[in-house]
Amino acid sequence: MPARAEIGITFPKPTCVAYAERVPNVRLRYFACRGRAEPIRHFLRDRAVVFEDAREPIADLRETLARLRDDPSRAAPFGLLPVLDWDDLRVTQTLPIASFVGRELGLHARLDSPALARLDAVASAAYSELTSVLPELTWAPLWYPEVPLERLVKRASRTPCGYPARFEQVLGDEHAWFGGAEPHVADFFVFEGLAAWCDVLGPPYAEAIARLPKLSAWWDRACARVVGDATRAVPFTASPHEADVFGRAREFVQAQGLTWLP
Ligand SMILES: N[C@@H](CCC(=O)N[C@@H](CS)C(=O)NCC(=O)O)C(=O)O
Repeated sequence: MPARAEIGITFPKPTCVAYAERVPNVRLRYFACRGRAEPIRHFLRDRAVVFEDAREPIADLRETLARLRDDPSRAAPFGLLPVLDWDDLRVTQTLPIASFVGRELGLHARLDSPALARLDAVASAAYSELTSVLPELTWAPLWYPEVPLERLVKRASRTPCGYPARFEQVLGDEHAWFGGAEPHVADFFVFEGLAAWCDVLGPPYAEAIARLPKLSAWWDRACARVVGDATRAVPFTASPHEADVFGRAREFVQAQGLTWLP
């Protein structure tokens, strides 16, 4: 058999060096609900990061909480979830985990300090004012059995009701993500916050989003982009009362309208 050169085959010189980037070992631990971790899950999936989506069962929350207490390594050092293990590093607290993941995936390198501060503020607003208030409602039958649920709905939803219009103001244009040309983790915090309140308050809240040109275009793109629990009827919180509370809230809003929606 002739040698390669003899039959006229030439091999081009390599123009670049191919190398494999080391893939980090990533585990995100949270409860088996959307809650605080879901925006981070969306973001990791969106960036095609392979990660262990460790979910603590919520069917018997007492037992799960006891296990977290008995085995501090699951939620150390603060005993709260979510926690992220990124190789040997443990990162805790939702918003710091979100920032860390953004940095590790190189998104921050493209943004200057003012842009990052603006994005941190968007994520924090959605997380603190929309997502983090949900347990006040879903656990209300246990925590405030004496308070009429309608009163709690009215009180807890005032701030979330103001947010579609506020997010509209900080979005660049109808083609933009909060992160600019591509979604940043802040986009997924806004998505989860608004999705939850659409579930709590029903059509009037969704219609408020639809009336805002930039936010509604963003919403349609975000709905198409998000995969996972948003399409699988996973609850937002660990409360067994969630479905009942949301149903009653929607009935109340349907009967009286969202009169406090700007
Ligand atoms: N400030 C924390 C709050 C985390 C938190 O409260 N997690 C709850 C679940 S949503 C938890 O782990 N609770 C367990 C417990 O209270 O023992 C964050 O933003 O991540």
